Amino acid sequence: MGIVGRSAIVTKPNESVRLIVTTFIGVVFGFLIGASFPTLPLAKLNVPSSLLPSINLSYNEDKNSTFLNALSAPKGNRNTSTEAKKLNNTSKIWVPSNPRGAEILPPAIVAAESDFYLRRLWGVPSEDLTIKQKYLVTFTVGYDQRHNIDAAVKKFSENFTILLFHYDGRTTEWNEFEWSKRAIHVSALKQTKWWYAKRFLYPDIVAPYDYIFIWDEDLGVEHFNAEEYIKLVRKHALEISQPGLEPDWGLTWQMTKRRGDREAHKEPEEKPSWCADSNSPPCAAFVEIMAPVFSRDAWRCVWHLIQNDLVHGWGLDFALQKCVEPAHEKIGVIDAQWIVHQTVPSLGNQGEAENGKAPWQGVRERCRREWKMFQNRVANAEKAYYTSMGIDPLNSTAR
Ligand SMILES: *[C@@H]1O[C@H](CO)[C@@H](O)[C@H](O)[C@H]1NC(C)=O
Ligand SMILES: *[C@@H]1O[C@H](CO)[C@@H](O)[C@H](O)[C@H]1NC(C)=O
Ligand SMILES: *[C@@H]1O[C@H](CO)[C@@H](O)[C@H](O)[C@H]1NC(C)=O
Ligand SMILES: *[C@@H]1O[C@H](CO)[C@@H](O)[C@H](O)[C@H]1NC(C)=O
Ligand SMILES: *[C@@H]1O[C@H](CO)[C@@H](O)[C@H](O)[C@H]1NC(C)=O
Ligand SMILES: *[C@@H]1O[C@H](CO)[C@@H](O)[C@H](O)[C@H]1NC(C)=O
Ligand SMILES: CC(=O)N[C@H]1CO[C@H](CO)[C@@H](O)[C@@H]1O
Repeated sequence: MGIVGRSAIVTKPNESVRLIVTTFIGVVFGFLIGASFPTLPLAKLNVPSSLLPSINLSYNEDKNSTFLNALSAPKGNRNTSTEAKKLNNTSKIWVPSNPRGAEILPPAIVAAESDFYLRRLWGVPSEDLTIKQKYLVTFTVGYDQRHNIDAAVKKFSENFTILLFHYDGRTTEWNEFEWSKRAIHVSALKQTKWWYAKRFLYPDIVAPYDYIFIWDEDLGVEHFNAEEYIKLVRKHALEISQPGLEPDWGLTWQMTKRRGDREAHKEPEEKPSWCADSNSPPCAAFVEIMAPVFSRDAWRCVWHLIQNDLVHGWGLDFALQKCVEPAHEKIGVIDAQWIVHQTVPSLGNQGEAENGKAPWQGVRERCRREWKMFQNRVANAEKAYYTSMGIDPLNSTAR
């Protein structure tokens, strides 16, 4: 551009030549921009739609259309008294109850919530959805676990929105499964379940869902049915829950072990001696982070509890109780629909070898470090709060 501009000045071409040159450059530039984004069909779609209003505006200018009149209506001369009143200060919109940052919008246009419902590109929006799913299930997955996830997804009815977080960058391969086309796929390399949850499960985004399942990829679901599970969660009024864990597999806490003799439980069958009277984790008010299920309200709180930088979520299970009250009644385990924890190493061994340590060791160390950091942050936050309220933190009955 600089060179052309200079030569244009030097040769002083007449106006029409300059116009042609400029136009030509504009066209080439436009073509290059178009050519450099060949894989972005949406960008192409956006161009005409963003041009439309201006086209219509200039088109309408001559015709004195209703559109222009609508634009100028407040200044119009019909009904001057009310218009003037509107203009006089009240025309400045400020609605404190609007979401933060949107106070200058008229409340009726504020769309504060969203969802993961897939829509069509044609037709009318009100007819897009044949079903409004009331539940959301997310799995954090690698392609290697596809058969396990396929089996798991089949345990969730059409009333569930399926959201997959891909940590290995492989997404299109999943289209071999029929259900993949109605699933949402989010891909970011080597991130953890809680990293995705913090970023993509913002409470206002998942607001339409009564229950949100945030699950690992290595769960055996042979004895699990999601609709039945939800029924029991409602029946037992659980805000945070998980399916019972088959005891024969791996290490589990007493609290989350499946109990064969009941539908659900809120405290372990045998409490270890050191927590005989306790209503606190891990004796009660406790689920693990591998397969939690949150109610909408509980999730709104838990989302805020998740720290942006502590991606492994260690220690979160011990803090969940802060989000529901009374925790030992609203956190529990559903025994009648139960799962098996298969403990397949996945992200755990995708760290980097460092100082002669295996990749998984670095990951494990970070998990422990995060746990400690999280505990400290929670403790400091509570202390700061009670201090600011003039309460001695030491004799506050902090939960
Ligand atoms: C333009 O709009 C004004 C006000 O709405 C109306 O009085 C007038 O008749 C319109 N003129 C034309 C040409 O439509
Ligand atoms: C002005 O508009 C209001 C409603 O918007 C109406 O009630 C009122 O009668 C109108 N006044 C005149 C003078 O047109
Ligand atoms: C606003 O309206 C009041 C009366 O309602 C009037 O006294 C005042 O001058 C108006 N201010 C402006 C800027 O129009
Ligand atoms: C009305 O607007 C004027 C000028 O914009 C401003 O100085 C005045 O404080 C406003 N009055 C009220 C009641 O908002
Ligand atoms: C889906 O939800 C509807 C409405 O709650 C219910 O009638 C239907 O049975 C559910 N589908 C399945 C497969 O349970
Ligand atoms: C805090 O402890 C002091 C003495 O240790 C006691 O007098 C006070 O009532 C306690 N405050 C609360 C809120 O329990
Ligand atoms: C090109 C285009 O969108 N034209 C629209 C301009 O606005 C009128 C109504 O104001 C529509 O009927 C046209 O389709």
